[in-house]
Amino acid sequence: MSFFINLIRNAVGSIIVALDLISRPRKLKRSEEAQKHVESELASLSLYQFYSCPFCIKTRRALHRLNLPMVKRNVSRGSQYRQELAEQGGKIQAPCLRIEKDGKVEWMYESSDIINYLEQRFN
Ligand SMILES: N[C@@H](CCC(=O)N[C@@H](CS)C(=O)NCC(=O)O)C(=O)O
Repeated sequence: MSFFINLIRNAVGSIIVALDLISRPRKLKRSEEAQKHVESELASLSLYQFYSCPFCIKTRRALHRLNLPMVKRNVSRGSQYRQELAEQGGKIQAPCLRIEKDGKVEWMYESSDIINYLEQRFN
């Protein structure tokens, strides 16, 4: 039974990935200098995610729109980042934004909170 649920979930996920690829929003354009500054700030951020999870796709679309080439960590079963997310973030739920600031690490769950945070910081 769970085999069929996974099959359907993966099929739906792949369709959403394809729809996302053909309907990408326009990228925010910054001056070269401003983009360099943004990219230097991205060094302290990473997105823990599943490739075909709708909430992760929604978050990746926002990254694309805001022109934020952020490091992404796959948290599928067997991935080294899955355990890191569970142990340090507190639970396996994606997307999750890892934010490093002043030597401290914050783990932000919930796609809407992540998008709001990125929009406020980088728009
Ligand atoms: N309300 C959350 C929902 C996130 C969510 O349900 N993510 C699922 C994947 S689509 C998840 O991480 N499930 C845990 C698992 O698959 O182990 C959000 O908007 O980020």
